[in-house]
Amino acid sequence: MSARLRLLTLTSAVAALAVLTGCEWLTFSNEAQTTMVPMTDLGRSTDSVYWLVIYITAGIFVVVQGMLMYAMWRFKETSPDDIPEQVHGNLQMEIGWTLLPVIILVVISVPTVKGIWAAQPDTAEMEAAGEVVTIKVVGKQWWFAFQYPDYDDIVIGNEIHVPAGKQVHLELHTGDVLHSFWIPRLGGKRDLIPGKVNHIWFKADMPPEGQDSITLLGQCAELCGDSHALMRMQAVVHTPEDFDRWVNGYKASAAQSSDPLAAAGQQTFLSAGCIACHSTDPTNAQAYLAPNLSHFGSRTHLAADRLDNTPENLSAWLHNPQALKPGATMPNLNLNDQQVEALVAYLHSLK
Ligand code: HEC
Ligand SMILES: [Cu+2]
Repeated sequence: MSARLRLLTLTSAVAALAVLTGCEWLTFSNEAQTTMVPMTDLGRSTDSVYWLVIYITAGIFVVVQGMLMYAMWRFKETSPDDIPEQVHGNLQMEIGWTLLPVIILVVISVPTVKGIWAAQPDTAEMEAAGEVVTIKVVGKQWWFAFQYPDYDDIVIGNEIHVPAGKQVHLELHTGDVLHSFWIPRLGGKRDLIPGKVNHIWFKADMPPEGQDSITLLGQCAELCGDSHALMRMQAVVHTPEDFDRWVNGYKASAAQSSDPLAAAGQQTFLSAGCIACHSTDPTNAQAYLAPNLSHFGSRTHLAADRLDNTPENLSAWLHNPQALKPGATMPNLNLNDQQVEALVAYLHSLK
């Protein structure tokens, strides 16, 4: 490759990357997993430190590059014997380049430390007054469970629902190995550590004008085994009224379907052993063995956001979970087509 061609390739690659990353941010896609469009007080406090550091470093870049260019032009070598002025041990310069970084770091440390304190508010009083929505998060290989102690202990898999404008407190647990909970637009990536409880506090902004809720994406951010990359989740931020509506709808068990195929599926669900791990009671966490399926028919995704929750995908999952998610801890129960068809009808009737 000629030097010119190489340069052209490199510049177009950089330009393409800039356009691609820039576009996702600019289109402000709800689904973008970006920290650049924060939707909580926590997200904004981190974001403001981020931008402060970007502005300072951009300024340093411009000044240093400018001085370098100027020096290269102004002090161009004229004869091979030229030796530049020697400044070794210059006290003023030594003090200057020690003090300047100290000042910059102090400037950055002020909002950083403030942000760290703000991220761990003392909510004991609010909690006592019932003003905090606590949600227990449990990471498992390779899915998430969310339980709501303030709301009859309802539990849901892979889809966390939070009210906007209220103090939310996430209690982070793991059921097996180290995971990391991260919904970029809600702010704060935090590890789920065996034997320790971690916390995240935030207050989410209202969904966009005219919407009752907004759905964000998140995922496990700590390599946790075979299907780590397929351990994703959705977060739904509701207006307070819509959150209450969701809670009340979820608390009630799904209505019995009159479809005979769904009824057959319910029998299969009991006889094929599904019930040993999965519960269809919205308040039964069943020791977090498997995602709660009480309203599975209303869920848009399947197996920790691995697939859309369509009949075809669900059928493929029930036939062979490991084919879709390497190492999936749900066993392949060698179900026949009839059993799977009935199960799909049953599970999708649970709305
Ligand atoms: C040994 C425990 C176990 C048994 C038995 C079991 N599952 Fe699962 N199931 C799991 C686990 C664990 C997951 C989560 C897997 C993942 O996403 O990595 C899961 C996921 C699912 C999901 C997707 C849930 C979601 O939130 O997206 C469905 C649907 C499902 N199982 C249905 C069934 C049915 C129907 C049966 C019976 C034929 C069954 N399971 C038997 C453990 C089990
Ligand atoms: Cu994980």
